[in-house]
Parts: sequence; C-alpha cells; structure tokens
Amino acid sequence: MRTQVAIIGAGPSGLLLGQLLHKAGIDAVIIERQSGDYVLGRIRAGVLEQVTIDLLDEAGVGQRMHQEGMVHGGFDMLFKGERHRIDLNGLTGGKNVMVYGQTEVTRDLMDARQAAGLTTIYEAGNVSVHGFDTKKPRVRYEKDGQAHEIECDFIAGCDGFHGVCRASVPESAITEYEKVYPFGWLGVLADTPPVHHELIYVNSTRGFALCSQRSATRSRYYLQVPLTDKVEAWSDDAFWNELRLRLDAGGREHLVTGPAIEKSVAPLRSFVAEPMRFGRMFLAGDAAHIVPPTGAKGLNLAASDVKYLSSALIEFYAEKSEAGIDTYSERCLRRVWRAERFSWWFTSLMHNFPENGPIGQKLQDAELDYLVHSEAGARSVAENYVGLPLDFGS
Ligand code: RFL
Ligand code: PHB
Repeated sequence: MRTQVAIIGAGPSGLLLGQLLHKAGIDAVIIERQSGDYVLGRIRAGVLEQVTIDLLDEAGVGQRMHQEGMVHGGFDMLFKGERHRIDLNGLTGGKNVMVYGQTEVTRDLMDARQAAGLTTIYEAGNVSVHGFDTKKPRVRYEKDGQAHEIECDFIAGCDGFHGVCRASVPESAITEYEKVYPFGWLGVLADTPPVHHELIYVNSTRGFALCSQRSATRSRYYLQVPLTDKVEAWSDDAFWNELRLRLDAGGREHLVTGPAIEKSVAPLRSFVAEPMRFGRMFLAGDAAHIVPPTGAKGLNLAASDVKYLSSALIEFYAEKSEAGIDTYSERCLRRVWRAERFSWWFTSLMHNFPENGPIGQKLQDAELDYLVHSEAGARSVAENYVGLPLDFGS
C-alpha cells in the first residue's frame, strides 16, 4: 500500500491530523494498535481551549461540541476551606473554555473519518517504522496473521507516550526531560449531577481534589492519592467519603454520590522529548510530551502540534516548500514548554507535598492568597488556563 502520510495512532492527535489533511486533499492512512471501542473507552481530558475549539471547527467536526459542550467562563479555587472564583472571561478580555470530553471529541472525529470513507487500520500488531531518515519511509504491521507494509512520504508519530515512533529514534538523536511526581490522580466518573456548575480545584491538607463534569448529569472527580494505591483498594464509598473531607461545607451539601461507572489511577508526569522531527518522521501530542493534568493542557497541546504539522505538510504539498517542516519542532516546543511550565507550577501549587514540611503548606497558602487577591496574579492564571494564542510572543 502507498499513502502520502502514514499516521501512527488513532487518538485525538492522529484522528485530527487525518481530518485536516483530508480537508486539504492529502491522502493519509491511520494505523492503530487497539480497537476503536478500546480507544473510545479511555476516559481522559475534559477541558478544551479556544485554539482547540477553532481547530475542531476547521476540521468540520465541531457541530456536536457546540450543541452539547458547556462553555465555562470561570472556575473556583478552594483552599483553607474557602472558595475563590477565577473569572476567566473577565480577566482575559472575553475568553472561555469548553467542557466537552475527549471521548466525545474522539467519537466525532471517528464518525467524520468513517463518513468520508477514509482508511483506519485498527488492531494492527507489531507496528514498526523504517527509513524515516530517507525520502521513502515505510511502516510495517501485522493484521490477522499477515504482514503488511505501507510506503509513504512522511510518518506522523501520534502514538502517545508508550508508542513506537519516539522509541525508534536513535538515543543520540533525542534528548528527554522528565519529572515524575510522587502521587497519582484517582478518577471517578459517575452519572450524578456535578457538585457545582463550574470546576472546583481544591488544595486541602488531605491532598488535592478536582470536581469536574461531562454534562448536567455526569460528574468527573479526581483525588490526589499515593502512587502505591491500587484502584481496587478504593471502594466507591471510600472515594466519596474522602472527597467530602476535602470539600467545603457548600460542596458537601451539594455533592450527589452514586456508583462509579469508571475508576482509574493515573500517574503524574512532566516530560518533553526534543526535537519533535527526525528526518521524515514527526512526533505530535503525548508521543512527544506529557503534562500533569492539573492545567488541563495535554489534549490542547496535542491539538496545537497537529495545527502546526498539518499547516507544514499542506505547505509542502501545495508549494513544494520545506519551510514549515523545518520549523515544526521549534514552533511546537516553544508552546509546549510554556504549557509545561504552567502545568508544573499549578500542580506544585495545588497538591500536598509532605516532604516540604509544614512550611511548604504555609508557602502554598500565601501564594494562593496572593493569587486570588491580586488582579495581576489571577490574570496570569486565567491567561494560561484559557490557553495562550498560537502566535504568542512572535
Ligand atoms: P493518545 O490519546 O495516547 O493516543 C495515542 C494512540 O496511539 C496508539 N498507539 C499505537 N498505535 C499503533 N502502534 C503503536 N505501537 C501504538 N502505541 C500506541 C494508542 O493506542 C492510542 O490510541 O495520545 P494523543 O492522541 O497525543 O492525545 C493526547 C491526549 O490523550 C492527552 O494529552 C490528554 O488526555 C491529557 N489529559 C488532558 N488534556 C487536556 O487538554 N485537558 C484535560 O482536561 C486533560 N485531562 C488528561 C486529563 C489525561 C489524563 N490521563 C489519564 C493521563 C485527565 C487525565 C486523568
Ligand atoms: C477532566 O474533566 O477530566 C479534567 C478537567 C480539568 C483538568 C483535568 C481533567 O485540569
């Protein structure tokens, strides 16, 4: 088989890239290790920035998001038992975020791909990438016991943190920066009305908590837990009890509990691989970088990588220019490091770090108190949370 762009991974990065290339008349095949249902079963991100919303519109898949997504103009920060609202809209000159689950974004992209009759190879085994340092890269995989090879002009590594693309780059050609946090997030999805109409980020002496949502009848909650905690050890009751202890009186009063329809523990990590281009292979999304989820930036960064990559490839085919391809890595990494900084900072501010001792908590309290009482402080949080513009600083 031959295609112009072989995309590895059918997560949001790969699917969005496939859609944008298709709109531009560029042929692409997606090769995914898992089944479509498995990909849809992963409960992850919930908050979309304006840049991501615009991109989904550009890809022609924004219709359901605008109907069912919830526009949020602010969120609450709860510390020392009191809530303070960050007025995203007021502090950023009218910008908001959209609460719309990654599962739904993925479903919309999958539906559009299917409607356009585009090829996605699911349940591909032993995927491997070859010759990306030449003009004739190839992708090999196995399906139903048969070996296959795809010839292409470019490979897009959209295969997430544990993917094969980054792992295929010689060690001497790549630099990796990593910080692993000493705790994880225990997440619960439940068909109960959210505790509040906006998100609540909680710094409590018992640890961080987040009250998020997917709709007026579906809630998503997270608790900071030790990395050693196994999800099976957390009963639904234990989860709700612990969440209650981290909330304020108003939160406890409005919390509606119910059976968890999904429960999982996610580790927290900051990670960047540099560069993001290796000859004719590009990394995009979680394949190249991971942020701790506190800043809600992972999916949004994946979307901005894909914006830069699709523009570069469109320019290559339309104008025979390699300018976009040559600057892809640099453009992405500038934005990536800004989001890494914000996500690390917000994580450090909101979580419990017992190793920092009582002074650590006091310093956090002082910083939180400063942020919510200083317009400059609150504006900085808001500006980063809604997402910096694609051309920020240039
Ligand atoms: P994905 O979603 O991991 O998709 C990669 C795909 O590649 C496939 N794959 C392979 N395919 C073929 N061959 C191989 N060898 C392969 N190896 C892997 C995988 O099966 C998979 O289908 O990466 P992508 O597309 O770059 O998307 C990134 C986002 O999924 C991620 O950044 C976000 O979910 C992060 N994130 C959040 N981001 C936000 O912007 N806002 C949020 O509110 C937010 N909340 C979160 C999050 C991530 C979380 N977890 C679980 C880490 C909350 C959580 C709890
Ligand atoms: C979510 O709803 O899953 C979510 C929301 C905000 C975050 C992280 C996750 O910062």
